Amino acid sequence: MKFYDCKTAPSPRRVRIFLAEKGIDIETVQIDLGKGEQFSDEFRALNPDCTVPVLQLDDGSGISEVTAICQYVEELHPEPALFGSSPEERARVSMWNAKVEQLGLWAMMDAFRNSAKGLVDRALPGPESYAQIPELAERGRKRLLQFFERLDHQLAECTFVAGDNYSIADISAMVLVDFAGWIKITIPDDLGHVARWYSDVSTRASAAA
Ligand SMILES: N[C@@H](CCC(=O)N[C@@H](CS)C(=O)NCC(=O)O)C(=O)O
Repeated sequence: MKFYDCKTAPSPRRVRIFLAEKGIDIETVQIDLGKGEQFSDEFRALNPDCTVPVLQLDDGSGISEVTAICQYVEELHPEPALFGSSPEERARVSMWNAKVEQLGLWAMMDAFRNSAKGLVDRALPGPESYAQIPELAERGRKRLLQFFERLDHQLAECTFVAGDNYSIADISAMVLVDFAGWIKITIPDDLGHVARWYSDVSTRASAAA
């Protein structure tokens, strides 16, 4: 297997942290997004959507999408379980990971990609060009702050995002908080539960990945 990474990008970092939690080392290829290496013919053959991360299997085919890659790795290396250990826990982890993606990471992506000076006409990742829409950047910032509040309510009840155990949902949410720093959004002072949780998860050794 080969892991196609970009060491500065948030999406592949979610996989790097996941692999670090599992203690797995995979041969890694860096794709320089700034130089447009995601659009090369070779990379397109692996992932026509031109995004990282991608896991290349031994038959040469590619698996893209963070959660799909992590689910595959979990099947091969079940311990420590990062997608839950019982039917109920697995459902809660999937539910929260989806919420972090859809309510948090997509909002953050809108906020960042529709405002970054270096991403004019790159408002969405992928092979097509899309112009920036400033209103989407504004809406993204608002939605992100709303999601942090939602997370604070959840973390008032639970140690980790999806319950009592650390999971992929924590990885996704921690990467979201760090990504939010790119547009100078930090955890609001009144969200003490998010701050407590972030201090726990960001000091795990895997967070350096
Ligand atoms: N839904 C995808 C998102 C992947 C994604 O957006 N990756 C970004 C880096 S964080 C990318 O490859 N961007 C390429 C570009 O901007 O051209 C996943 O879960 O893997």
